[in-house]
Amino acid sequence: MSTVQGRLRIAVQKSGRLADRSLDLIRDAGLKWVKGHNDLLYRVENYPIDLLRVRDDDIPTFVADGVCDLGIVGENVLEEGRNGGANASVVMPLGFGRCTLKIATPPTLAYDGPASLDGLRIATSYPKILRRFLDERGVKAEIVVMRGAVEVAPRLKLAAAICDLVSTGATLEANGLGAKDTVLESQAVLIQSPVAPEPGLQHLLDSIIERMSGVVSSQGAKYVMLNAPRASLDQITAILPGAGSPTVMPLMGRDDAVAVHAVCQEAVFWETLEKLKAAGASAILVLPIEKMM
Ligand code: PRT
Ligand code: ZN
Repeated sequence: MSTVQGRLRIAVQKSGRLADRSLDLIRDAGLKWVKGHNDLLYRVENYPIDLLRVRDDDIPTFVADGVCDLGIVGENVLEEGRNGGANASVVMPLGFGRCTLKIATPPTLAYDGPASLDGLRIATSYPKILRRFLDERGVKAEIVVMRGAVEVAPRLKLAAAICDLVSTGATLEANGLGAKDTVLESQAVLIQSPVAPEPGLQHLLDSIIERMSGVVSSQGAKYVMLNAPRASLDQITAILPGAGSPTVMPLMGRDDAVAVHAVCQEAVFWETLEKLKAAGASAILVLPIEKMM
């Protein structure tokens, strides 16, 4: 049972790359709070829920131990924090905070796959993930743990290569390093505690998860409405990106044309509209979707 009587807790990063997007998601799921004196805890006003604002590294443990019922954290941090005990489970990927944990090397190191790292020193903040990657490939290398500025390790001769997170690649480039093998693809995920909440809070927990799922799946989704000649209906629905089965309706006084309404799960670009028009579609409207369930 959760440690907090009568309230759920959600752990979010206090400040950093995931902080704003995590709060946006929670707000979009319908939770409201005012920032009070307590910087560590935001009290949600319209539900018995508290937001615990902590360092991202602490989130997997808090959720695994049942101190928090849910948490939002990068897969990289979750994987690195795994231990033999009960772990938090991933509810769903959230589509932000994307990055890749990569091996990167200076041009002086001849790299031809992970075997090239045999007998070398590699600097990283992710020793467990890296060790597993190396073990799976039978590579024997020494791991130097650095908490930050991993990219300077080769220049300082602390290590021959590094294993670090990359998003744009600008940091590697600025330090004269080249990205090589991918160790882990990561994004922010919603995680859930193996410890059940008080029975009276289970329904609220399920509902918050379902709302967050609705927010995530509506991100980038669009509602498209258009008129189409019956003769090109198949061609037009095939152009609509990720539309599933669109709704097709008659148009008053027109036997040769129909109205098509579709939820498109993928981005709808100008190019798509141009293709639809070329296929005979008219009166094309693309609308944002706020909520989806
Ligand atoms: O204080 P706290 O411990 O909570 O935060 P933190 O400093 O540990 O983490 P923070 O806020 O930097 O990142 C939080 C999470 O964002 C990470 O755990 C990842 O899941 C995710 N994320 C996404 C990234 C990046 N992109 C990223 N680019 N985390 C770090 N970086 C760093 C990387 O380590 C390197 O130094 O950015 C640099 C590379 O960026 P590019 O764009 O130059 O390639
Ligand atoms: Zn951290």
